[in-house]
Formats: sequence, C-alpha cells, structure tokens
Amino acid sequence: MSLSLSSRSLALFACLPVLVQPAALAQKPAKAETLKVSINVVPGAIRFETTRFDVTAGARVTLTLSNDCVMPHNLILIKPEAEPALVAAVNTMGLEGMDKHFVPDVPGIIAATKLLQPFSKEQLSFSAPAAEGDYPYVCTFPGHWFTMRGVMRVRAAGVALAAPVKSGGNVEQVPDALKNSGMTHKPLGTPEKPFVMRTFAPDPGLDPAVFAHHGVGKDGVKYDPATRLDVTEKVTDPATGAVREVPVVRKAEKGIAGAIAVNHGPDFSYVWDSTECRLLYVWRGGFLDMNTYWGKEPGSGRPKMYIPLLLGHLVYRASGSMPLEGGVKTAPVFLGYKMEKGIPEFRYRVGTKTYREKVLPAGLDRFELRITPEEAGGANVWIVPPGETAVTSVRGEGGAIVVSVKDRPEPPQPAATPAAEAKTKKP
Ligand SMILES: [Cu+2]
Repeated sequence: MSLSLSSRSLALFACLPVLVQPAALAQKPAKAETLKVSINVVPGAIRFETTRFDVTAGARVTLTLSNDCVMPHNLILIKPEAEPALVAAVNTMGLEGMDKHFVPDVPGIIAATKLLQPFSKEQLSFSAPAAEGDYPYVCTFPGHWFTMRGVMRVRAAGVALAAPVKSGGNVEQVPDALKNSGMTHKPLGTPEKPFVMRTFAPDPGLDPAVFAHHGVGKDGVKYDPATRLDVTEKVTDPATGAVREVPVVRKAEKGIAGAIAVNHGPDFSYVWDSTECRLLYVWRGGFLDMNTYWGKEPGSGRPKMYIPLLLGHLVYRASGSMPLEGGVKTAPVFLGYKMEKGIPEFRYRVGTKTYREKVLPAGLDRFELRITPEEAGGANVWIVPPGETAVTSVRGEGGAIVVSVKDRPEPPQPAATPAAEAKTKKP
C-alpha cells in the first residue's frame, strides 16, 4: 500500500509524494516459527505507523524498526508497569542520553533498539513474555514518547492474532519528509506555511530559571554503548605519582531537548519548548543551519551532534519561571500540537488547567502569544516575569490571553565556522 499525502501540507515540496511503506505484517507462527513484525516511523510525524500488533505468549519475535525520517528515533518495548520509571529516567538524561541511545538502565525493558539515525533500520529478536497483556513500546528521544507509542498485545497460545493496527498517520502536522526533496541544510518556511522542526535547539544562554523541569546542561560521565560501561582514563597524581582510574567527563552541550523550532520565513522564527511548555526565544534573519545534524542535505551525513546553529539575531528571550498561574508549583504537561490553518497550536496542562497557545508575528518588530484556556471560568493569569521589559501588554480577548511583545534585538548569533562545516562527513 502506498499513500500520497495531501500536497497542501507539503508546501515546501509539493511535488514530492510521501510514500508510507507497506507496514507491519504479523503472522501467526507455526511451531517454532519466528513471528516477524516490521514497524515504520511515519516521516516527520513523531509516530510509529503501527500502533498495535499481536504476538503469542512465549513466541520468538523479530521486530524490525525502519526509520525513514530525518529525526533519530528508537523503540523500547517494556513491561506495562515500567513506563513511569522509564519516562522519569529518560527525562533526567539530557544530552548525555545521546550516548546511551536514550535507553536508560531501568528494570522492565524487554527489548530496545539503538537510537536509529535517519534512513536506517535495526532488527530486534526477543521472546514474547509468557504473561498475556498489553506491553507498550515508545520512542524515548526527547519529546517523542507522548505521541510515538504503541502496544504489543501478548495473546495466549491458540488465540487468533489480530492484524496490526495502523495509526491514522497524522502526517500533516510536520512537513519534513525531506529525503531527496532538494531541501538544503538551511530550511525555511513561509508566513502562510511555517516550517516546524522537532529538534534539539541551541540554548543562547537563557535565564536558568526558565529550565525548571529540564535535565539539560548537566555534565555527564562519558559512556561507551559498545561495552555498556562508563569510559575511564588513567590520571597520575602529580604529588604522589600514584595512578588512578577516573571517569571521563563529557561536557554537556548547550542544547534544549524536546524543542519545537518554527520558522515563518526569513523574518520570524521561534523555539517553543515541550518540556517547559512555553516560548523560549524568538529570532529574525534566518532559521537554523542543520549542517551538523543532517549534513549538507537531509540524510547525507551522520550527525556529529544534534544542535543546529541559529541563523540571525535574537529579538526575545524568556526569563523567570512559567508565567501562567500555577506553573511554579507543578511541572507542565505537554499534550501535543496540531496545525491550525498552517499555524502550530500547542496544547498543554499547567496545574489543573489546559491551554492552547499560538505564537504569531505581528509586524517586523512585534509578535503575540495567544493563549486560550480550554476550561471556562476562573481567573486565567499570565504573570509578566520580574525584569521582563519586552512584554508591552497582557490583555483578555474573546476568552484568550493575548501577550504583546516588542522586539529587543540582540547582536547576530555567531555564524558557522569553516571547521564546524568540515566536521560533517559523508556516510
Ligand atoms: Cu522518536
């Protein structure tokens, strides 16, 4: 089966049909036969194409994950009770998670792939659990697990296995089926069709108070995925001459995991963070240079790192703690986003309230946040953080909170150095 997507959602490469490959086929195994399952990543949609498949208790299973998306993804199959601990562990990994393929050392993992680079695949072999039940699988790349998930149903021997269930795809939300699209490493959207990138975003040195719920920015011990051991080095004590084995520390890269970068064309870009559930910064004069991540063209290189360069100059940076009331006490919960008339609308919960938020350019030196509470009634308060001078007004409008912001331009961000360009190797 192949599926041509609506070209409306793919304004940047309207003549490129996106092929969703024939997907998961699960068959009832004969005796001692191996059950084969294949799961595709829906390009750009932060989804597995197959959201449910059946296996027989105790059967041998080979599961192939194919990642034809420009983002890296993994698949971790877990016991039903293991998910909260898994999510909690992943959330504290930050960028050191990259070394561990975002597979933390927690109990209850049945099988896990590596973090699959764009346009690669991996096959897992494992025995299905003996106990019947629903076993979740998720992608633990930051920000993905809430939409990138499915369930392996373990059925008793003799019970007929149902055909795999496919997700609706929801492929309209992110137009980045980029392979062979001719797109370069400097993608741009338009005011009518903003370009949305789920990515590690550069941290331009934001107020640390903004990152109340992030595991970002911590130094970590270097880890070798091949040996599954921390990397150590020998250090000689200059006073005593004694040689000691010490862990090699990997400096944290200044990147923001779980970020959503949006570009409305050369003049307006922003990063909205799915961990803190708020706008982090806005810039003008370009979008992102993905060379370190994609190579010169999407899919042409193996990432050296995952943090693109910011092109242009910042005009707004968030400060202080979450400005919506109740945000100081509880961690916000990101509920996903959808494209509404081409504009992303983020949905999240703060305390007991659910909000929808849009970021809209309003001329060449202004923009607005429109935050709509879903529940009627009660006070909905957006608190201007102390010292915040870019916000010119906060007003109510038809049930929405409208925050007007005037640019506070900063010097241009440092450009890509030739050395950084040279780092990206062809595969
Ligand atoms: Cu993923």
